Amino acid sequence: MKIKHWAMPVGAFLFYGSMSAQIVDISPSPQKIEWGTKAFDRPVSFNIKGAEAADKDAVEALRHTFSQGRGVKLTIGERGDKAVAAVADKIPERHQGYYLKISPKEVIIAGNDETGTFYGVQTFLAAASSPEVMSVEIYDWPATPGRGVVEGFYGNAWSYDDRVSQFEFYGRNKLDTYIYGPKDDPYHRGKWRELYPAEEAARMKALNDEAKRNKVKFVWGIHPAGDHSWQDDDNIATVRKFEQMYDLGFRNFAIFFDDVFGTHADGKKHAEYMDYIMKNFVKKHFDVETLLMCPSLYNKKWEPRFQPTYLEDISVMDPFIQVMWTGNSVVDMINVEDMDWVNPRIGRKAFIWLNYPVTDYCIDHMLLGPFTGNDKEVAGMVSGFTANPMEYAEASKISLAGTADFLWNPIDYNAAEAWDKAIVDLVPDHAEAFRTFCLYNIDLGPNAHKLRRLNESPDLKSIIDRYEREMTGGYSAEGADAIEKEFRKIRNASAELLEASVDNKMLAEIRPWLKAGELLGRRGESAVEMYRALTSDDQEAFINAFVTYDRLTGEAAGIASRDFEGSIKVAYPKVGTLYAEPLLRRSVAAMTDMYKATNDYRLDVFPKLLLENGTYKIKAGNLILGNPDAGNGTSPVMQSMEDDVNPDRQNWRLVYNPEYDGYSIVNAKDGRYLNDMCEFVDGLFDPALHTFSIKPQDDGYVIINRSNGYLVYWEVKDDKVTRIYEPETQTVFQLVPVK
Ligand code: 14T
Repeated sequence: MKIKHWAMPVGAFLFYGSMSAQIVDISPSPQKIEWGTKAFDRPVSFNIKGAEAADKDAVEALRHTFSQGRGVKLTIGERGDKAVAAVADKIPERHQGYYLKISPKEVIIAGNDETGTFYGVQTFLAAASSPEVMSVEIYDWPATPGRGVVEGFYGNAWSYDDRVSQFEFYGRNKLDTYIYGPKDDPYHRGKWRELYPAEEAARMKALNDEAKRNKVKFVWGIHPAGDHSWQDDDNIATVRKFEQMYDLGFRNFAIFFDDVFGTHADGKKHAEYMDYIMKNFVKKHFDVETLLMCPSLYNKKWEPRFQPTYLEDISVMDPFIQVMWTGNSVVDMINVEDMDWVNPRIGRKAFIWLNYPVTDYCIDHMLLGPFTGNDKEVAGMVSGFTANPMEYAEASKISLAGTADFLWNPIDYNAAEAWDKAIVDLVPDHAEAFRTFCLYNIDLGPNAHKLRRLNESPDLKSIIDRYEREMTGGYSAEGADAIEKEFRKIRNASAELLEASVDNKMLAEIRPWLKAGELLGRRGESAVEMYRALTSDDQEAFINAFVTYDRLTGEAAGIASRDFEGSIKVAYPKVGTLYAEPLLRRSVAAMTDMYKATNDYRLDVFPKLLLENGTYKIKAGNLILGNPDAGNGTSPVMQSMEDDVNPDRQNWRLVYNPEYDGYSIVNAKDGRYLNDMCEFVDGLFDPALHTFSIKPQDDGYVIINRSNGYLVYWEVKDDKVTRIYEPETQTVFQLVPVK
């Protein structure tokens, strides 16, 4: 029998029937679990047997909570130990498996191996966390071989304390792998050849020891691919660095070749290099446990970009070497077909690098939604499965708790339940508020990798769906109340969490988003006030509400997250971007238009568009942007002559879109839109991707786009406009209105 009650905190209890039985949630969900009736009141100590022979980390974890004493007997050990010989045939014969029994007269924790015993203790600690401990019998083991995290993002690397806290969390959630590969850590990538200085080395060693205590395999990764010479000296430099890590106690290693191209991305060279490392490092030691490689071609979509033989070239590597894979594209959930495609090509089971909840390509967003979208059958088709998280270490745990549960027991995995559990487990004192806040931080917004999550703020969405149409048509008092209630909810939740963030590490980390959440709520309330005032023709109230809305919007726009020193510079926290934010922009624009059409009281408070909607010529010096092959051609060209015959080919309609706070640029001749690369939009027009912010300069305007999550600028090069990533050489355009 398996009873779950999700609205209750982990460690809290459920009363059912007349029994005051207390069944607790155990996460990840055990494979087989049978609850009985009450065993005993939670004691402070147990009469512990077998501790001398049992795994010492398991015993230590147990002793951290319960001391040695009289009372209930607790036997601990792993297969082969005398203490647990009597239950040997009950221990699942599975890697990291364990058998746990709690009865009124005794507790038995019996691992199939050391890690199994440790995991048995973790389950026991959860089961024994309520005042009354229930009888239970559990047979448990993981469905996926290597489960964990790859710290592989661009941006601020995690701190020492972040990582220590992660390892404790991994131990508790039965994640056994941590791969070290922060792109902006100099000793990983930039200065990969350099040995860690003594102080840094000591910290790395301490981290590895901390990982071991939690039964986490710390895989130390190096990223030499950007400038490896493929000569002996660089091979030797790699081994020298690995030897340093080996001496510090590391036994698991990785080499990354991702995000390099051309001669750096040569599969044959990579395979030779890996085999060199096998021969000159791995085989020189008898106890190196892991050698992982992340290929340059790490997802199916990129196949055409590389030598056609890349995967074949690396498939000949020593079978000991594990190969990483992100799926069908860079950011993709993993399906059975993905594994069927890659495994035969690399001649082994791929090791998954899941790019979720990483946000280095959509850094304005906080990803706090449920962990979903991977096929449950994948567990048996991989050699490991690690998730690349956000640089916000604590906040990443919401998603990672789901990852852990999914990978341990995909058959019983329920994303919504796992998510609820994680929220309660991680923010027990403010679970309700945090849940509300999480609901507004799920979607990624339009992004280069096209992953979206459309399950954001479901309550607000259903209200919008229900009322918005009637509200623009006429007044709906219920609609206004319902929307106001939702905005008040996110405002109050954010405010509560902001206050709690003073002494809560996770909440402190996401403080800029909490501020954005609070402002979103307050802006929503002001928008509803505007709506009521407009309907009751109260001009003064309308103006006051608008001024408040406008000030709060300005405040929200000024929020920036902690500074980045790495390759990603700054984040402007965004909350509720899927439904709440567009609703506000849309409705406030519509309401101010309605107000302006019928009132003349204090029109001065409305900000003027810097550039009025209209038709313009777009010029740079004596060149003029034209569309000579109207209807054909992929992009406009800079022309030196005015087109007198077909002037519309050089005329562009600029239309401001309040929802996305940007202008679309449309050719007057054929009605085609421009995209971030100054090409005509091919396929669906996406206002978020294909609108521009046009900023005035002394001598004209610059045209900026945020389509890839990064700011991109336009520069005239020869007769084309190209997209650049640094503003220095961007072109200042003259926008000349066409009468
Ligand atoms: F190694 C890979 F599996 C991988 O995913 N590499 C990077 C990773 O470090 C990064 O966190 C992730 C998400 O942005 O994507 C990879 O980096 C990219 C991918 C791109 F398509 C960097 C630039 C890209 F254009």
